[in-house]
Amino acid sequence: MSDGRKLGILVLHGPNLNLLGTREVAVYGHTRLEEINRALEARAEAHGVRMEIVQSNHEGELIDAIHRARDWAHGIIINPAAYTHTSVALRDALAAVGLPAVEVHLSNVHAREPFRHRSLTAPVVWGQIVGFGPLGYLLALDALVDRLTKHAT
Ligand code: CA2
Repeated sequence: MSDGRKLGILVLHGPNLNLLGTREVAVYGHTRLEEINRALEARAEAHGVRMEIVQSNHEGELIDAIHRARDWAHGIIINPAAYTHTSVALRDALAAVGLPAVEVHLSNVHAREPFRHRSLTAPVVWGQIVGFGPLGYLLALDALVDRLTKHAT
């Protein structure tokens, strides 16, 4: 894992999040994914963290990115989007690599339809941040950096 100096954090955005800011703005807001990514990159740089960001609409690509993270990352920030509620495969991948992960949801999934209340990934992540919009990603990054700088990696 890693080059032994810089902390590495993988950010994963699941299906349809590439549409952020262009559709369903009443639910997900006006911020585009690119803006979220730029804010994350700026915060990562301030922390001295290496960050890689992947958005995919394909379950297998998200799983491949999680597997690759074993070789360089110390933690994962993931918004699995709809796969949160359906994907045993994504859950198994997160459990298999065993890296501390934070699950982020822009909306408060618990205030929405019942099918969004269940997360298959929640039991295998370190924690969840829901309902804070784009800020949730930055909170997740700060939490991971705090944990990873306090614990031996
Ligand atoms: O609140 C979240 O972040 C979600 O992960 C977003 C997912 C949804 O399936 C989860 O239940 C909660 C949906 C992401 C789709 O994003 C869109 C953005 C703009 C237009 C259409 C979809």
